[in-house]
Amino acid sequence: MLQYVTTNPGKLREARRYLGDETIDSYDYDYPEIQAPTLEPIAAEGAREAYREVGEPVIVDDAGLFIDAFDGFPGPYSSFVETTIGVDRVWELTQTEPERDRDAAFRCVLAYCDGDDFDDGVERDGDELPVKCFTGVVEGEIVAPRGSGGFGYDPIFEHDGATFAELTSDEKNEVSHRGRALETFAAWYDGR
Ligand code: ITT
Ligand code: NA
Repeated sequence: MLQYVTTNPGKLREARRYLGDETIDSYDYDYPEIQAPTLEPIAAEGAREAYREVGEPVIVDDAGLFIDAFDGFPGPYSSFVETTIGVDRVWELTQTEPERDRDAAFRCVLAYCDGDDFDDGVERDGDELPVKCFTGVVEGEIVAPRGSGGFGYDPIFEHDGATFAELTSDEKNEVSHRGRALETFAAWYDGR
């Protein structure tokens, strides 16, 4: 069994759209997170920590909102910024920026570790547990808050005319950064 190591139960529901009930379960463990300016090392180190704890194949993911006008901020600090200044003030801050700089993207890096190395020709540091990463991105724009669904920055992120908070969870998963990362991962995992 593959374990989705997360404190967020919504992630398992989403993962089951791509991997069957017999394939994936969730494991509630708040693995220690390193700080880094990009998501990939955070997810990769998280997968190693999670594998050490669980002892079975694991995936973890790390995600964030990258706003062009702020050179990608809050990015890997999205959770901290949400709980400190809050989503509405992030939108207010973008109001001081020129129109063309409302562009933003949600990014998600999903990291897999099963304790073994991968037969993919990639050179890895011999001392580290091997990890494989899968990225998903969705582009959009920062707008005034609309909608009551989703979580986090969903009310201020507009994609294709609707904010993510205006979509059902199925509609969001269809296009979301996490959905895309899960789809890419599932294709690789099923094809091993
Ligand atoms: P874990 O226990 O799995 O780490 P998490 O919810 O804390 O769950 P994430 O890495 O998924 O961690 O997300 C980090 C932050 O990025 C999250 O707190 C939100 O502020 C923001 N975020 C990520 N995905 C989002 C989404 O789909 N919609 C809105 N905000 C999102
Ligand atoms: Na995370």
